[in-house]
Amino acid sequence: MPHGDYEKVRADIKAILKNEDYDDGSLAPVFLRLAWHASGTYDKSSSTGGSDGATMRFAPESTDGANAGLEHARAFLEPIKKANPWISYADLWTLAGCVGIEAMGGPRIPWTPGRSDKDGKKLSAKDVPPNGRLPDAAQGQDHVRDVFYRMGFNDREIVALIGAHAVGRCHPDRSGYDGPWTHTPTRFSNQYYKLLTTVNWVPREWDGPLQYRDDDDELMMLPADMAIVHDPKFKAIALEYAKDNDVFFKDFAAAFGKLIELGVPRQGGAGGGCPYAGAAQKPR
Ligand code: ZEM
Repeated sequence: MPHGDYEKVRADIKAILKNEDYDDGSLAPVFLRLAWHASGTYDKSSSTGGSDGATMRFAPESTDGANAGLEHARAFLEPIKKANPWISYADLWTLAGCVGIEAMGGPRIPWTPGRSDKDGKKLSAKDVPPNGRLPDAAQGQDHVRDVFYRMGFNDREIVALIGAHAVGRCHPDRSGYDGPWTHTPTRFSNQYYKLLTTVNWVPREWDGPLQYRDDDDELMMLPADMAIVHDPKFKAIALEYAKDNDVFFKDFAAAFGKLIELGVPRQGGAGGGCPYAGAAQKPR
């Protein structure tokens, strides 16, 4: 497997994150979403989907409505792929998510290289996950559990992962939803849980799909976000994260590290057999 300087790729990603012309001034949220959507197609029972292969370059995954807008994230990373052609897209996309989280003040995510890219000319239908595996924002806790249990996550991991909605925003031309979840959409923190569990969220009156607004109509929650406070078990975990940012960071780092490993073949188990893992895991 070709191997190069991952610290240089980290630095190259970091160097393009700040972008005054884009959204709230940072590409980090959309890179985080790219890493999540590349990975979140995983199906434990059939061992299909996941970040390995970088199959979002190809139909049908590239045309899944859930991935609308991620073509921008992929295009922003293209010059980095050109400058470091030895890295796979699958490694680059997952690493960009991790670098983005860290640059926004989030925890260091355990990331191990070694993903390979599928060859677009030799694809069979079973190489690319079918559309519809990513969560539907319009649905509630049963759907959220179905989707994340299919990937192999438990309730605690689900609540930790969705805390990524501390950053970024919804775009009417991508998902149909509108607005950010927090007033600090480029700071990674437990702010999402604080707002989710304290604000009086009410349905927004507008032409778009059902979403919830705060008193000032500046912030939003999706129906799937509201599921976290409607479900008593989820809510208890959200309250814990709202109170303790350190616990959230620790759980998020573990859950996100697991997410980006789903479906990645490893000698000797997840992350265990990679000869380069040490080099990539320098402590901060
Ligand atoms: Zn999201 N997410 N997500 N998410 N997400 C959006 C944006 C972002 C759901 C969802 O429907 C949506 C996780 C879980 C779930 C991010 C990270 C993670 C948007 C808006 C929607 C509709 C897209 C747009 O319009 O651009 C649902 C239903 C989820 C679970 C139930 C998990 C898990 C994530 C990472 C760990 C991020 C960072 C964004 C912001 C993207 C951006 O471009 O700003």
